[in-house]
Amino acid sequence: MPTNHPAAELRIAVLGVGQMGGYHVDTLSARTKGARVTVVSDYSHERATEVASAVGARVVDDPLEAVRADDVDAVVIASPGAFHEAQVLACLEAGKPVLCEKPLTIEAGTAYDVVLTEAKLDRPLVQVGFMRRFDAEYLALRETIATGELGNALVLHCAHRNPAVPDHFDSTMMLTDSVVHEVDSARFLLDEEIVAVRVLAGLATSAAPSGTSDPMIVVFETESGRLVTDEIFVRTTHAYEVRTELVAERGTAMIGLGHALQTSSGGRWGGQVTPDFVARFGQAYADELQAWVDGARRGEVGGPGAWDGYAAAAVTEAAVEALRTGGRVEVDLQPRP
Ligand code: ISE
Repeated sequence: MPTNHPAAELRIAVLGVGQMGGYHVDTLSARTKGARVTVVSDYSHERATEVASAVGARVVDDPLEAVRADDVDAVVIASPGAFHEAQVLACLEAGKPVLCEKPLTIEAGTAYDVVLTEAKLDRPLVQVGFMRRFDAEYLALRETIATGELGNALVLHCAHRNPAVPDHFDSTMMLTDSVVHEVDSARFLLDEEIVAVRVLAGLATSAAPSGTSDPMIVVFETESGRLVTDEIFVRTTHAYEVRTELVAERGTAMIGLGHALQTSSGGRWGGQVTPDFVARFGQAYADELQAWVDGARRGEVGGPGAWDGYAAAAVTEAAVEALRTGGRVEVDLQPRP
């Protein structure tokens, strides 16, 4: 069980060390206070060995054995989504705090099972990897909405653009693995649930495989009647752009323009758009991991929890149905324990 003594380091197992998991191992080892990676697990023993040896951790091939290990106090799950349910439930069984990369599980029903299982424990243990909640621009936009300085929020316009994804990344994955971020961002910014979804599939880019609708426009309705639009476009071929515009009664606000550095020369001006999600959200990932470690050492969850993971799964499940039917689909949200 993790100690609540601030002096002790949190010993962490990382399950799945592809791009995201490998990045988390590096962040936990090099930029996170009060934490140490002691165990690495991956379906590729060679990859696990490469990552573990760089940080002085050991390799445990079986992820569930890694969860139960005596030199593990807490777990980061960055394995493929299909493995999340078993691995999260193993963490709950072991009583160990877990940071699970989105999605919490790949179906709303199993995500709700996690919510109900955790509710039987004496404290929450699950945090879900919605890192935008730790991004300075999202926090500033949320504050702007909460203070009402621009009047009541009416609409959010989101754009979520990736430069490239593998061919298997089809329309459904665009909703469950990418749009899921806007689902949580909208819930976080507006502090309310999403109750219905529409999905519009228009002219696809020539870069998309046959049968994949890329880009798509998703429209969410919230409990209070606000509208959230989300342009999801994952084959832009050139940049990673994640933007949100707030339209309120007395003004608008925009985040994600990435004007970190602008140059001007030869009569031209310009800036650089971030190339990928690690570059755009690097500080948010670091702050997310630090908040998770600090929370785990206090016996608390330092960010979005199991309910947030379930609510996002329920909304994306409705979005997949809306894509299939072409109509408006209401979100079937179970009661919160
Ligand atoms: C990826 O899994 C992420 O989490 C990125 O933030 C998102 O932009 C990308 O579309 C997802 O596939």
